[in-house]
Amino acid sequence: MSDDLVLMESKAGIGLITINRPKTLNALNLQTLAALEAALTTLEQDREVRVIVFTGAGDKAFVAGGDIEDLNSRQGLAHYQGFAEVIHRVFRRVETCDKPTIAAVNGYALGGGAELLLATDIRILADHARIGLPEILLGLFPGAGGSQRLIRQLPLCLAKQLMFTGHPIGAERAVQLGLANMVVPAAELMSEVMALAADIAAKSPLTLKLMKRALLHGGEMTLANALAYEQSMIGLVLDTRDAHEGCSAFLAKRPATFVGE
Ligand code: CO8
Repeated sequence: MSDDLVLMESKAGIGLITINRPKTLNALNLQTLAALEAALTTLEQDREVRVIVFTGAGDKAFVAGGDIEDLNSRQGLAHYQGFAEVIHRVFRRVETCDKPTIAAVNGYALGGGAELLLATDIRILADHARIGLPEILLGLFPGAGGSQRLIRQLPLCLAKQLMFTGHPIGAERAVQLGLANMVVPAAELMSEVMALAADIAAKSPLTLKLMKRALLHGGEMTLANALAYEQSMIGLVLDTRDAHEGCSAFLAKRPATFVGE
């Protein structure tokens, strides 16, 4: 296994980012966050890549959180802020990425790992995955965007229970609550994720980009403003080559080929 903190590859329109610190269950220290951000930038800029998948090395953990040793070594507010600033920036970049993102959760997604998951579009869980926000057990609270994203993705009382107790939940329960899309047998995780990614990668990347922006920004607006915003975005989409290709292909009873223009 490579010593790189983050592994990156791309094939057939799908970019794969693997957080690679299996000895610490893929915990995120500052260097790993920097490598994660660099990999994300590369895949965002690669026009061939249409979907980005995140996973963790090994079969035990997606990401077991922020690196507790790194956090504990920091003295003073400025040092904590240094870490907080970077992890917030990286997770926000994941959340605002113009390309669809999928978390392939191959085990523990705890603390910062759950917070990374909360920033992705779609989450597929191996059956042994466990999701939790155990920060309270360390005398912390979820501070990498997790407290704010969780209360926007779960009913408030459920989000509070997870954060107040720090107890993780299993994969089936996470899907039942709506925190993830589906559970698959661990051995099939990557093939299921890649099949889903390939399905999305065949769609128009430009339409997906504009749809993602409509969902991201519209979700933070009043309904009246969000509807007006959606209307302008669909106006843009209707003018694209891909929209004409999709409609023409339907009428000609042939498969559409989308190019992102
Ligand atoms: N950080 C550093 N090292 C870790 C972490 C972590 N988050 N998680 C596991 N490790 C290390 C262990 O110390 C151990 O190292 P070693 O082999 O040298 O002893 C190795 O990984 C394997 O772990 P375990 O032996 O503990 O494996 P188990 O199977 O017994 O347990 C668990 C697995 C349940 C996942 C357990 O390791 C655990 O509870 N880990 C910690 C989970 C946790 O608390 N995560 C939250 C961390 S805090 C956080 O995420 C905040 C981030 C944002 C902060 C922003 C503010 C600035």
